Amino acid sequence: MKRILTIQDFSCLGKCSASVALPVISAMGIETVVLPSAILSSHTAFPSFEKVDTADMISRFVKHWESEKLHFDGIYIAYLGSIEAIQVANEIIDIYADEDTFVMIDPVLGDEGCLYTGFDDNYKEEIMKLCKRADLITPNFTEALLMVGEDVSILNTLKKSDHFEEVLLEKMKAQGFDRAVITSVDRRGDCDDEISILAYDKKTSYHITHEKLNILFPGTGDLFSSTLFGALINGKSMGRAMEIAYKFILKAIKITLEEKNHNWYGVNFEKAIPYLLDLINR
Ligand code: PXL
Repeated sequence: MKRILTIQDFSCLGKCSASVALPVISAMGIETVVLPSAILSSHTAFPSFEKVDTADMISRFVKHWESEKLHFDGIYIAYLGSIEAIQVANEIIDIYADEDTFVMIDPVLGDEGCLYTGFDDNYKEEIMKLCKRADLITPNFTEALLMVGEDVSILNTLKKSDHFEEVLLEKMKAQGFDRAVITSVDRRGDCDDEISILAYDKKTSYHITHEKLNILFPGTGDLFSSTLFGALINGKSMGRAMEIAYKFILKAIKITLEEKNHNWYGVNFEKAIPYLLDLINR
């Protein structure tokens, strides 16, 4: 059985991060070991929240694991939340990433043209350095623009006819990111009903355009990355893994919208898990 390690926060309330990664990756038949990079009372989209840093705790846990001879088929790093946690993530890569370990990093810096609460340029720079150690990174559109130093206001003006993909992908490569999947590329300048995922590796570039549901839920980026990672660990090709991930997220959002009193803070992905398994086994 494949075993992976994921480092990301545990937000007790709000369906994101480890609350999404653990059930989704486990459901895909992969042993999922979680190291919480921080523990929060809720994700940071709530008006207020409590946060406990765990960098010291993780260092102690990893020290304990020294006696266990662990091998991980993959390492998936997402929200870290502090400079200390970034340092810990670097140490985990030093210890556990060997040539058979697929390292995927979701930079989790922001969305909708803004950095998430608590992050600044210094945090972004450190995340970018960490990302250079990954085999694959999965920024959303805002994060990709921030990482290449582009003006994020392009988010609101981009038109269907604007051919900016090549420029963005070249800028990402020039920054030293060899393989990336960029989600939520939204041409809201004139296009309300579709959204794209752009990706590239050393040989190929990918462009998937799919239906856009005009509603935002926290945690859907985590859902995408977790699914993509699980599918890649299960040996799916990049194109197929991207397809499985976006179809699962769309299904989860649609199921959520069918429930009259659904939460604003996350999608009902739990009810879409049977559909995910269908996609994976097809
Ligand atoms: O979904 C990304 C994410 C992860 N973790 C925490 C967050 C967010 C986004 O707001 O606040 C704690």
